[in-house]
Amino acid sequence: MEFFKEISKIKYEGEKSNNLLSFRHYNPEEIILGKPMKEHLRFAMSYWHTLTGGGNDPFGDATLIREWDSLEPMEKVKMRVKAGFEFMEKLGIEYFCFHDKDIAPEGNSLSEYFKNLNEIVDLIEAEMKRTGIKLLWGTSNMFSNPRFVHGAGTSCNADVFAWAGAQVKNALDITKRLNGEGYVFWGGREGYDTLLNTDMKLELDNLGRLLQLAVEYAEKIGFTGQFYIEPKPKEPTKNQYDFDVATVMNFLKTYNLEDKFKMNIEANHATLAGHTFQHELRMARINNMFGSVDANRGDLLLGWDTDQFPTEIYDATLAMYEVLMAGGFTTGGLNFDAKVRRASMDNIDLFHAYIGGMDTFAKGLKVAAKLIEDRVFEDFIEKRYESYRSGIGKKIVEKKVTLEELSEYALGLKEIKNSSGRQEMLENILNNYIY
Ligand code: XUL
Ligand code: CO
Repeated sequence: MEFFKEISKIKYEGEKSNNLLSFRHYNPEEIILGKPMKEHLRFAMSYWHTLTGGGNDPFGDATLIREWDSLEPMEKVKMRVKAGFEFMEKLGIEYFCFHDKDIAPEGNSLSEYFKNLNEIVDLIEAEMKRTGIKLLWGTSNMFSNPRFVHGAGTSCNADVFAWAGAQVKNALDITKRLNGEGYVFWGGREGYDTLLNTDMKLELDNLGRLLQLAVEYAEKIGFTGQFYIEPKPKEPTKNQYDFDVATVMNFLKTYNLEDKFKMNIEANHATLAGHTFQHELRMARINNMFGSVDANRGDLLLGWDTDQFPTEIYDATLAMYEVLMAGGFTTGGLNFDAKVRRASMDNIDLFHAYIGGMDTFAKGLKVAAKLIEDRVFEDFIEKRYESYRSGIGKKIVEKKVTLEELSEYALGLKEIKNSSGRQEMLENILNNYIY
């Protein structure tokens, strides 16, 4: 059975094409810096936004009604699997990501949930075999069900912590079974709304304990995929404990987990934290914590996580610049944690959305590769800091000075001469490379 009958395989047709159902930049086999574009980008479909989400918002019900929505729960989720793999095949997307809850109904008990999950995982496994599509990462949804009202690992209720442990165990089993290359913790409701009722220390310690347990269990079952934490500063709680990359690094160090995790960085989460997407990627890169990316964008005028498809070349270019400078993706990839607007209710809108996102990042990759090849920023930056490669600067870097020596040196200076940071010139150069 074919779901997206009106759409055939999306092909690369180049920049001159007028066909809106083609790629203008994403040419999967084109070699960029010695490797095919598709290996640089490792695009993934987010199961939840693409197949499960209905466009509900606080003011209205689902508007994105799909063919499977009228079916009984288990039939519905099976049809979603088929549709999802057809969708990925048509777009040439080779990876997907999912939460346990995206793929199967929870039923009336935990054991029924696990049974449902197993049945669907059988089907997913068969589709993976048929198509060669792989699992980028799995995760567990520990935020939607009302039992997680106070959090999962950070809940004040130990029974909820235990339930979360059971879900993580099962999701790790599934991820291993499907050869997932990674496992993500996004701390859904791991945060607080008011400190008036919150034991912050216990909550953070417990969150650390849950992650330690996950790492121990992964070792026990031989799951060798990469663990990630996905920082986010707010929403749904006022303060999410995984605020941003810097906060998460500190958290990981406190609980001796820094060698076990990398970051899954989401564009819209970065901006909610008051950072640019590039800042978060840079912070992860320079600390050897870069892992994977959730590609999307927010809306400057809206202060919440709108999860829109990324269409801004500027941001995508600077993001791909960081990815390339980090040495590229290894286990990670570019997951479109993005959804069509609730008024974009046709199946074809899903294709336009992904084509736009994939083309934006493909173009960003090409520009970033050229910038790096030409050492546009590297040469400028190297020159800008040259005072640290000789004389007093070299001594500072090599930790060979005392404050007394610095004082003696400074007292001997006649004047301090600074040179321009040339921001406007560099911004112009960046534009010249993009356009
Ligand atoms: C929520 C979010 C999640 C994670 C996975 O803002 O980004 O979808 O990516 O749980
Ligand atoms: Co995300």
